[in-house]
Amino acid sequence: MEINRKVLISLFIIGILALGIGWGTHSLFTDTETSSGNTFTAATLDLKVDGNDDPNVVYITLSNMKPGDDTGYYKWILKNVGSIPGKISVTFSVIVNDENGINEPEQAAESQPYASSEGELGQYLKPGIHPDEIPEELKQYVIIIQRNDEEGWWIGELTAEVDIGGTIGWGSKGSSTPSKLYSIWQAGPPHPWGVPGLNGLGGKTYGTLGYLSGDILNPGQEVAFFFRVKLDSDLQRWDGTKWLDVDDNIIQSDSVTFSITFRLEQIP
Ligand SMILES: [Ca+2]
Ligand SMILES: [Ca+2]
Ligand SMILES: [Ca+2]
Ligand SMILES: [Ca+2]
Repeated sequence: MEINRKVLISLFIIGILALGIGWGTHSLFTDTETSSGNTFTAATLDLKVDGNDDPNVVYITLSNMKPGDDTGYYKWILKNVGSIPGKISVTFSVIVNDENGINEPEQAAESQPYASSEGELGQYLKPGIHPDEIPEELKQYVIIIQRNDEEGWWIGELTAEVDIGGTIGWGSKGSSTPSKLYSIWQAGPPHPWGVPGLNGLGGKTYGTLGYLSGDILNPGQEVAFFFRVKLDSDLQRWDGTKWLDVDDNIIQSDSVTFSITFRLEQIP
């Protein structure tokens, strides 16, 4: 008797629940459409350097250089092969100088007060050119946008495909010279306002100097980065006001090693 009562109560409850569910089902209009074939794909941010995916880092060792040598332009084509725009930049690693031994002609130069213990090539490799040293016939193609004589640099625009000397810069894929360039002309031991020569680029990051608006590289877009250093035919150092002679033997057997990292960054 007790069991039957419980069963009846249970059935009653189930009945009410069923009724409730039934009401719910029948009292609301429902309409379901199935949208199929939807895919959500994450955007891609992918930089290729000279057509290669990896690494976006290039390593350079300069050795066996002599006064008057010029590396010519190094040129890398950077392409955004992703699906969203990115901000492009280039970073120089620390510049590692190596003495590579001191031979007999170098010995006397190394006793000069301006010698350093780690090799001097990076101090005298000039990534740029002084505005006054731009060849006269080419000056008409150069627009100087910014210039700082104390720190020894200028930023300029080239209106024609002309080679004015050592630079770091940006330009079009097909051009052999940059259109926008940053030029540092100082050479020698560190100054109160910074480190001259190639050493001065160590650890620095550069955008496109205004060549690309906001440094933005759009999907499918390509840009060329240029870099070049040279050794003057007569090594000199800058003491802040004037050039002083340097014994050219000071860079004998010296080498310099560094890397350049290209980076494409998502725009927030
Ligand atoms: Ca040496
Ligand atoms: Ca030395
Ligand atoms: Ca040396
Ligand atoms: Ca000299």
